[in-house]
Parts: sequence; C-alpha cells; structure tokens
Amino acid sequence: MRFDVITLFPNLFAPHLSEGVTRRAFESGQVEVRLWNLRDHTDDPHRRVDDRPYGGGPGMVLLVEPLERALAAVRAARGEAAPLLHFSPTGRRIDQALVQEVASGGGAILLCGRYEGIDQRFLDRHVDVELSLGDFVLSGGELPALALLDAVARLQDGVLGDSRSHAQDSFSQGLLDCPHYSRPEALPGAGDAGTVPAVLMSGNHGQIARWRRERSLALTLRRRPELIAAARAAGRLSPTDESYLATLEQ
Ligand code: 9D3
Repeated sequence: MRFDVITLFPNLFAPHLSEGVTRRAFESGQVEVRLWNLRDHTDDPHRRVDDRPYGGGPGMVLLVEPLERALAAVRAARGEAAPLLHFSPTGRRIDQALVQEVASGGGAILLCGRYEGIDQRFLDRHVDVELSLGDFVLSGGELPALALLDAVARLQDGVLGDSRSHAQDSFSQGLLDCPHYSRPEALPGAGDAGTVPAVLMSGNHGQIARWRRERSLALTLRRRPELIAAARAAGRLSPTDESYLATLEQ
C-alpha cells in the first residue's frame, strides 16, 4: 500500500513514522510513505506557493500552479490511479469506518493544507474526498494526515502482537472500551479506589467478559449515547445488553 503526501512541511512526518508499533509497517514498506514538498514544484523564481485571496481578507491561499505540478509528478511516479484525499477543517470527520476503507485499498495521495486554504478551483478539479480530524482548529493538515497513516498502519498484519486486539478495538465494536488494570492488586493506602475490581481476580472468564461488556455499555451510554443508538440500530446489542441498559436508563 502506498501513500504520497503533498505538504509544505515534510520534516513533520519522519519522527512519527520511525517510532512505536507502526514503525515496522512503515520501515518495511508494507505501508510505503513518500513525501513531496510542494515548494519543490513551482516555476516561480522565489518558490512562492501562496498568494493573497481575491476579495481581500486575512491569510494566504495555496496557488493552483504548484499544486497541479506536484500532483502531476506524484501521479507520474505512482503510475496507477489513486484517490486524492485533502485534509481540511471543512472535511468529513475521519472515523474507523473510513480508516478501514482506506486500509483495504492500494493507498492514496494525501494533500495537507496550510494557511487559510487552497484555491477552490484545484479542489473542484482534483480532490476526491475532504477529511477533517474534528471540530478544532489546527495550523495545517499534516497531523490529520499522520493520524490517518497511523490508524491505517496499525491495522496491517503483524503490527498488533495479538490479532484479537483488532476485534476488540472499541470503535470496531462501536462501543467505548472498558477500564483496564494491572499490578499491583491494591495501591497502598488508597482504599477501594486503589483496589482492582474483585471480578477481574476471580478467574471466572464468563463473569469477567460480562463485567467488561457492562462497563463498556455504561460508559458509552453516559459519554457517547449516540453510539448506543447506532449499535442498537445495527443489531449489535444482545437481549442481555438491553436488559443491562434498562437497569441504567431509569
Ligand atoms: C477562519 C477559517 N479557518 C477555518 C476554521 C481557516 C483555517 C484554519 C486552519 C483553514 C485551515 C486551517 C488549517 N487546518 C487544517 O488544514 C486542517 C484541520 C483542522 O484545522 N482541524 C481539524 N482537521 C483538520 S484537517 C486539516
């Protein structure tokens, strides 16, 4: 799978691609990432890639000419067709379904915006999908692009040690994750709040699974009730789940 990233700040990427569980996926080329500096693709003697917006106002706009040159260079190097994804605050919010869709394909071209935006004519002519990380303002699309690359890389074979980890991903299940505990069983002097729930020490795997499911359901209902509604609509809640939720909803 191959990703070509068009950015004004290619140096932001390397540190993130060489650390953590995803490192092997990137370093082996299982998820190949090629970085393209937009500033290398302008004819302008001053290497300008932006200019002031027609109509006035604050900020600068990325110019069509360098963007089209960079995109042509990427497409020529790739050979095969690939969707162009643009990271923008006005995009559709990235979720796990989008991540899985991207991870099941041959890769994409990622365009990271900066400044106030990109000339609309380039977007209209070339962009397939606009994606946002959420409703907060960043200084550019590089961190959202890295977020997508990270989410795609961790789905690759061999990245997560235990293949069950995927199936248990909270958003694959559509519910928030349950709490986790490890040693020690009790934090000295911290009373009940410092003690691991007894059911996890019981060795009763049926009870443990039920407790975890109930913690997920309760947390999701309290914090993200729309996810409970979606899980219900998708038929992902069992009669046992519904009985438990009914004890919470009064
Ligand atoms: C005054 C209007 N601004 C929109 C809120 C303009 C603007 C601000 C910041 C335009 C671009 C940016 C830079 N942000 C991104 O390129 C970006 C982004 C984000 O800011 N938040 C969440 N997801 C993304 S994806 C790309």
